[in-house]
Amino acid sequence: MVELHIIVFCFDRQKEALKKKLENFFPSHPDVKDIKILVAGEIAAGKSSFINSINSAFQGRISSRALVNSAAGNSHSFTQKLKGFTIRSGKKTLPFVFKDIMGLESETLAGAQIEDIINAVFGHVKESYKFNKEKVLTNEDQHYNSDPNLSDRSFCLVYDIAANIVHYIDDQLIDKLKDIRQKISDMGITQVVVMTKVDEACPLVKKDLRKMYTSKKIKEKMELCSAIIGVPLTNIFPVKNYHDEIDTDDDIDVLILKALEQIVQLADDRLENAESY
Ligand SMILES: Nc1nc2c(ncn2[C@@H]2O[C@H](COP(=O)(O)OP(=O)(O)O)[C@@H](O)[C@H]2O)c(=O)[nH]1
Ligand SMILES: [Mg+2]
Repeated sequence: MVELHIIVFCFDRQKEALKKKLENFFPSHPDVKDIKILVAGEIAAGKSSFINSINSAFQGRISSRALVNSAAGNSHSFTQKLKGFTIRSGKKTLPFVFKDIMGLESETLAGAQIEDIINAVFGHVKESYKFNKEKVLTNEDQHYNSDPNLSDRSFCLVYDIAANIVHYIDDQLIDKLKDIRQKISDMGITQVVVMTKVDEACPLVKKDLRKMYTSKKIKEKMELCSAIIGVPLTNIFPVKNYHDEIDTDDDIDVLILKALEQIVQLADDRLENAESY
């Protein structure tokens, strides 16, 4: 009993330490007020839920500002416009903004969409632009920002993949993801993978989220992700998003905050060196 109390206490302490660190974060560049992070991924990968889960972890209650697509078998992405979400802790707005982009559907993901994602990373796509799958945004369009400043640019691309579908990602999508990674890494921008829905991929983890790091199934999925997308294992973050919970939970929060801490750090490292690109 005593031991259990100690473990719970440590986990709680870890969460508070992570929260504090993130609450005190400040972008390392004086011209940048908040750091932008672009979130991409297939429909229903859990992009909106991830953004909401971050907010929930800070608020201590379930937050649902980014609309979650709950209809089963949905074929259309709910988020079709590029939309920025700030994260709040209490009354304080934290200096990072998550940009939720519409789903990448492997069968229809065409050159135009790849270009749009890359344009969005580099800050050329204005807020609220409604993506058109048929046509890439060009500099003639009023939604195209031809002269983005550092604040408009994203310094980390988060790609969400659901752990339970990692094995089914087709070659077409893999090629396109590699293409995106290549283009952004030429500009020094890191791509990370947030592997969502770990609860759906491993029954042990579903029961106890702390089994995450000893679960063979999760390790296998992370290794596969790393191999097919070419993102190092250290840049793959397994999480369980809030999806049907009524209250927040320390175990869920710690994983979400750990992923966020790494993402923010990677983005800020790039921002620091941004002028050399
Ligand atoms: N079991 C489980 N379901 C999740 C998780 N994350 C998201 N979901 C569910 O997956 C569906 C799609 O999520 P959504 O955030 O709308 O995906 P998006 O299209 O990528 O923005 C919703 O029904 C969510 O409740 C997770 O970590 N575990
Ligand atoms: Mg969404």
